[in-house]
Amino acid sequence: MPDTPAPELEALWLPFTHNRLFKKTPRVVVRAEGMHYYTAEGRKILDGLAGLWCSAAGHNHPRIVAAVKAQLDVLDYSPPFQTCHDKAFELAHALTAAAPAGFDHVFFTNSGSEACDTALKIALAWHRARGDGGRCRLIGREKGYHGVGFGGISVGGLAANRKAFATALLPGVDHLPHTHDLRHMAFSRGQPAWGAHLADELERLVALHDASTIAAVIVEPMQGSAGVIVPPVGYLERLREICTRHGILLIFDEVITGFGRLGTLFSPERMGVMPDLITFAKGVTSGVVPLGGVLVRKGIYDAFMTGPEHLVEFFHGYTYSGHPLACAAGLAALDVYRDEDLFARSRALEPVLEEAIHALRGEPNVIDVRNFGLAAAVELAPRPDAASKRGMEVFHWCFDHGAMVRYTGDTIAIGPPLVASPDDIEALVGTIRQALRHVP
Ligand code: PXG
Repeated sequence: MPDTPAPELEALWLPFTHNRLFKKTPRVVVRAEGMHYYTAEGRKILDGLAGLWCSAAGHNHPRIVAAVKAQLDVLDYSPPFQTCHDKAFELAHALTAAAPAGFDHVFFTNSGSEACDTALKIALAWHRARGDGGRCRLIGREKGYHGVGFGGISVGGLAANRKAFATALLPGVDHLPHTHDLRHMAFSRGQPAWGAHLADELERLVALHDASTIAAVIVEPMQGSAGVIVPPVGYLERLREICTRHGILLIFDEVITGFGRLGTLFSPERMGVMPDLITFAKGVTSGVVPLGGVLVRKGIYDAFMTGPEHLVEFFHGYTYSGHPLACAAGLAALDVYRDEDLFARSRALEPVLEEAIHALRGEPNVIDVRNFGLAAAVELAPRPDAASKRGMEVFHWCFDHGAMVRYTGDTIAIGPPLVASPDDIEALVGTIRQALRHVP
């Protein structure tokens, strides 16, 4: 094991990574196909996280790859401001047709972070467009992850992502409490029975700030980055009810939960709670080309369409909003999800994953196991002297033994591609089991 970094690795500053340690023992992937990565040394690694929650159709899906290659032969790029290209219209139409009823317009971005900042800006500008510009406060949630833009980290609730930038966070932001409490919900299968009352904290924030100052509430229907924190039964329903009562927009950040992770395109189809805006990214192209966006419910777009027709209605957008390659990938991914019935497959795999992961209860250091949709987490007791080291070592052990998982602190998370087989899931969980037995 080399203890000095490989020189060719040095130039890269890796995101969300312990760079110095990583460069001493780099894990370099050079190829992927279906459920597997292949390392530079030719080792085969089972993908337990669908890339980073994005490669829902499996890696290098031939139809998505072919669509991107074909697009490249026709149109590489065209500006999204004041002109447009055919694939952007087609994808917008396909997404709004597939989305829950009433989501009739979509704004494209390149990432989940941009989607979240865009959604927050739409919410603020929408109230203003309707003559209610005093509504400029944004409410997020503890443990929430909404990307890394200044808007996203401001409403986000992961302390590590905020603390270095504390003085630069947006003003006028408050947070709901998170819903993760192992005293009441350890080893829950699916949605925990306890915790709906925590949504009532929104009433307290409304009483504190007054509804007339609050523009929007943003939450992930299921918190992903914080380690698969599943919404308590009735919790999202209460948030919706309180937002409606006070004229507050509700944004669901579905960057992880969208595109089949919960067995449906978006969470409302599964849980019946309808937000006003939906952010998405990741699975929209199955991770093949970066793309994100915001779907808005009927009336939101219309409120902007006032004033002289020759004036820009919303001063916002990106050079690569709806890039042709991304839209081609998105159209092909939607076809693959439909033709291979992958959301139904996700639903069929959910009980397989649930059984497998909950069988880890009783393994060393396991203090919680939880699951929802095709996502699950195993929470480990932190070492008294070194929080998150046990999680990191389990991650390394799994990688070295042929499986990619995710660790966040001492929580191990998995969310395999929707094309996984029951055997893949058994193999993945089996590797985690061995890791738990080997990592002290
Ligand atoms: N919202 C949510 C809910 C996300 O999960 C983003 C926004 C930002 O997306 P971009 O494309 O800007 O990265 C995400 C991203 C993890 C992990 O630890 C999850 C994400 C990113 C990095 C790590 O599970 N999700």
